[in-house]
Amino acid sequence: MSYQEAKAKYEALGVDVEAAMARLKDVPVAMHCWQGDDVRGFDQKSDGPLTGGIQTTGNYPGRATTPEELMADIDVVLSLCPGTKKINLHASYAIFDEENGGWVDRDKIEPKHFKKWVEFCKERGLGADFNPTFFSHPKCDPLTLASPCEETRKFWIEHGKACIRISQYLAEELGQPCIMNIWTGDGLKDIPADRISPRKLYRESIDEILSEPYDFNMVKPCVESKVFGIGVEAYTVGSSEFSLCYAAMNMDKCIPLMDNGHYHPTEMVSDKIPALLSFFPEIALHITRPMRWDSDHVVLLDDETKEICKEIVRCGGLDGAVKIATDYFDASINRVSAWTVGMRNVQKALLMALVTPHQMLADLQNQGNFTELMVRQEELKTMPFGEIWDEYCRRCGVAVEGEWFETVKAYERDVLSKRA
Ligand code: RNT
Ligand code: ZN
Repeated sequence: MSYQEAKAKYEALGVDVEAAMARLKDVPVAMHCWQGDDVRGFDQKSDGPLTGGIQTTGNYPGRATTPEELMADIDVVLSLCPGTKKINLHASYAIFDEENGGWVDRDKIEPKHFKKWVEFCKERGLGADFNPTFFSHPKCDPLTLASPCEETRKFWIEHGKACIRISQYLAEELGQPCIMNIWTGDGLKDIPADRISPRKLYRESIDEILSEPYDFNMVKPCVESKVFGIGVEAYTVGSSEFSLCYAAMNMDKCIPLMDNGHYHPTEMVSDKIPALLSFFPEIALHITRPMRWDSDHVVLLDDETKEICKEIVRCGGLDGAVKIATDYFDASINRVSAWTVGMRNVQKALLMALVTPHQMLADLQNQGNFTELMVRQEELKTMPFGEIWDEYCRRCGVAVEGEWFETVKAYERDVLSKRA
């Protein structure tokens, strides 16, 4: 079947395929930088472990170990993924060199440590999002913003404020809003004696970070919740209720962020999107694939990814109400491939949602015609979507399905396999 034939099939359902493709092209999706180096970053001298309850598994060869390598890998991924991309950076990816005075600790980082990233983004017309890094650092005791130790808290609050300033800088330099996400792994391995004190401290610490001046039109601080992490199974300070309440009480200065790996396995973020959008004008997402836990497997074109994207589209989220970002890390397979598969799948699921005849289905629901609603929804699953997707890829100037992996294989042969 050709694109024209596939398009005609969608048009018969009242879907404007051209409009769908044109719409998706401009929607920014923030690509996390941390798939390329297993969330290590460049700011810690030692090869210390990943902490904060997150874990990469596998040691596939070719991990990026320098900014140059990471940027080169990102370039390959960008060249293989359609649509508008942003780069999502973590503070631990600060670049220190002689020109900018060398290494400083996280409480002292400045915009100048991200100048190279700004240049990278400018050359490619990309926006940037940002994250303070409250993990994998000797000052995690193991808590950060919720620590009972004032000195620890102070250090991490200063880090958070520094990150607000860096986010403001990224937004101004790149002329696009910067989503700045606050996530910590603060929690306890076993049954707490006191659950409320850490939460009160956490709340005060975030208040202090957000007291740093910023333009809320350009810098969007988020609070990301979590249910549990490895080593912090019993108690998470920034739980769902905590984070959602924080965001609701501070709607003038921050927004909630949902990571679909951060809930109980039968809870669905797809369903939470319209729930939150009933109250919040803006929300943020981390799209990942949890397998039994927050395992951060590569995003596939699975039911929940499709459902999340369907809700983003249905709820009008493409107009900026939903800040879309990816967040996964697999160290057991070629990382450039892992990155590309996940990014392309988010695009695919969004395009699929855009070529769904929403109004027709909504009408069936509202008429109470659930028999036909089921039949139509099932019919849609075998529509010739592959042809539409390939056409979208062609128009975005990237390889169609079945043709991009050769590039990754060549890159592995010529570049990745030669890394120490
Ligand atoms: C961890 C959170 C968080 C991190 C990144 C690296 O469970 O999902 O968003 O994955 O900040
Ligand atoms: Zn996340």
